[in-house]
Amino acid sequence: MMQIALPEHLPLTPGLAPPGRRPRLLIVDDQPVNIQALHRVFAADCQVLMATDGQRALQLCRERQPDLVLLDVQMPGMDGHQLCAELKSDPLLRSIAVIFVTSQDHPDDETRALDAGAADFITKPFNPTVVRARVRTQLTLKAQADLLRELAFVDGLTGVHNRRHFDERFQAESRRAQRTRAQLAVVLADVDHFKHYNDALGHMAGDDCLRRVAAALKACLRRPTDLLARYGGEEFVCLLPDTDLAGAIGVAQLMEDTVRALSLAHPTTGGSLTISLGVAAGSQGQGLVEMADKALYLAKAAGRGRVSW
Ligand code: GH3
Ligand code: MG
Ligand code: MG
Ligand code: MG
Repeated sequence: MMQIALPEHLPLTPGLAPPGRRPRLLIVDDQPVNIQALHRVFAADCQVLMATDGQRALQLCRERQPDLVLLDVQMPGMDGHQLCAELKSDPLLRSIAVIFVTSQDHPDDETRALDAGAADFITKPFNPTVVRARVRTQLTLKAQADLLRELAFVDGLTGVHNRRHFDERFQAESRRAQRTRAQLAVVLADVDHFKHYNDALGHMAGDDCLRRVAAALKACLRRPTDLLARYGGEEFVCLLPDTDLAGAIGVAQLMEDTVRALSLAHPTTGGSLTISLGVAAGSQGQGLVEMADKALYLAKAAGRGRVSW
């Protein structure tokens, strides 16, 4: 069953965001009086962050992930165009909507801003009602894009992340591990004799089993940066940043124990359903999944229901 709750309606009505979450807005302007003017427009229904220079704004974007930035152009140091370029070139910040709010009203300024990835361009002095309406439009689009992104990265059967999301995070974490010389670990888990389980109990029971296994595996992860994804059929993969081989073996062993403890009766082995796991770690992402896969093969060959590395 899909575990993502679709919002009942996306915000086309007067509120500024989907029900349940206050949108987070970052106002950036070197003149505090301009910040105050915008703050008054949004304080009642948004969570408002403020910055008077580009560097601080960038830091807030990284730490707090606002939905939308209202951005002044002329600022000492990093100006609005530079900040917008920084945001749009960073895969983790790119989805933040940027609206320029500026007194530079030449069509060239506007074109330059839109070319750089800005969603909209508002000139000062602004009309508060118009600013609200434009912000609402962008927040609606952002909420829709966020939802689609989420759906695109979640496995429909189990509700855990899908292979596409794993591949993307794996690339990013590999680059980071290489840069920082941190250890990165991969754990591959495969359900044992699952074909027999399906054949004997039917696909519906098989699907239910996969959902329960996924939830059990997910419960074994401790850090917010750990990732569990369905790799394919009855295979799952874990990405564990900043984790060495010994740490990853510990996680894998916990997973083996936890799935066994579900006590799902296996129709042909006579015991409880088990998984086999392969573990690999290193400061280089390249080849890690292949190494984990080889280790998984060893676990299968050694009798299943165990961890190999
Ligand atoms: P081993 O212990 O060697 O891993 O044996 P196995 O039977 O688990 O491996 P095999 O790869 O032969 O079979 C995997 C089975 O998983 C076959 C396929 O029908 C089943 N499967 C894959 N995806 C799904 C799914 O989404 N739902 C269900 N119910 N079954 C699935
Ligand atoms: Mg300024
Ligand atoms: Mg398999
Ligand atoms: Mg299997």
